[in-house]
Amino acid sequence: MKARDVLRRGLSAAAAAMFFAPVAMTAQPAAAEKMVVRISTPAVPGDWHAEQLGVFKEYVERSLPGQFDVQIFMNATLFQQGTEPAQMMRGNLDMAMISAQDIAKQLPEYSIFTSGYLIRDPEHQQAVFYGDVGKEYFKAVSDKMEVTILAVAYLGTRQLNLRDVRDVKTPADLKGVKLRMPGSKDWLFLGEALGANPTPVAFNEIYLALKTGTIDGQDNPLPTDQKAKFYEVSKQIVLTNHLVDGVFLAIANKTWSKFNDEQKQVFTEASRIAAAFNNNNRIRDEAKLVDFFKSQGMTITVPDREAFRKHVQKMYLDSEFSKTWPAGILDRINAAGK
Ligand code: KDO
Repeated sequence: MKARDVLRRGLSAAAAAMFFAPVAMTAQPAAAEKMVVRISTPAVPGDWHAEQLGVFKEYVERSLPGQFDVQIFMNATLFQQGTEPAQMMRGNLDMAMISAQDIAKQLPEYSIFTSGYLIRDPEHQQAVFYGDVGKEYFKAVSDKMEVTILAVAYLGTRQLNLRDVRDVKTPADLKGVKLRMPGSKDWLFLGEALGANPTPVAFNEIYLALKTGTIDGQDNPLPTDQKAKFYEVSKQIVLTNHLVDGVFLAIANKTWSKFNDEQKQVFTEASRIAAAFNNNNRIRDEAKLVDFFKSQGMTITVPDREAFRKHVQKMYLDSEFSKTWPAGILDRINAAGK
């Protein structure tokens, strides 16, 4: 009998009260409790690294039936961008996609992974982070930040996106341009290295900042520019290719240490499968999105990339950042995958 039938038949108040009684009163055996795993991200629904979390959830819940309830919070509705590592350390959050810039805050010697024109392409990214350098890096992250990295996902190659059309050939042409960057010193330095005037704004506030003109531009990979609809409030994309970016799918050691071996294996597999889903879709989209942006009336230009590369690399090598990089790491990164 459905609840509405009970009401329609006009049962007595006492009978209705029994019908609607909480389950506990009927003394049914309690189902085994699922472990809730909460994931927080600033990513917008539809962007591939957000969608990969759905793939991850499905794989985990299907492989370990009844054991986990994976809950995904997008658009920074659970925690603000950049605060996820601290929340994981405090035991408030189970998983997140952390960036090299988040890690550099705690491990400045690894700020090398925040520098522009370092990683060459998605294959090089895989070779670096799934090779020896990555192993050392992930171990240091686990020791110091108490999070375990399960997979690296290609976020895309970052490009400049300007509110108004501008002739940009070299870094000098970005002088005075208020370029939005995420709010940390490593990100802001990248903006400076590009020749712009970096200004910190959280990801989820970019659309409005572009619309109202509080910033002149921002940088993100093309699939993100599309899915976050930045093309509606900006006029130009300058294809600088300045950062082959990635995010690390990570789990708090507090949560990880509660898992048995089978659960650990499934979570690792799920992360790798999810990242592969992201990578395939993102790489395919990057190859075709220039046409999409043109069809939206945007101006797409190619600057003197060599001038950008030289300028950015020199800025990093001459900076305070490079002084703390582990000896020989730059050569090892360059040699990876060759
Ligand atoms: C951004 O804020 O520009 C950025 O692209 C930085 C990345 O590290 C990552 O946090 C990403 O935003 C979000 O996942 C939103 O796509």
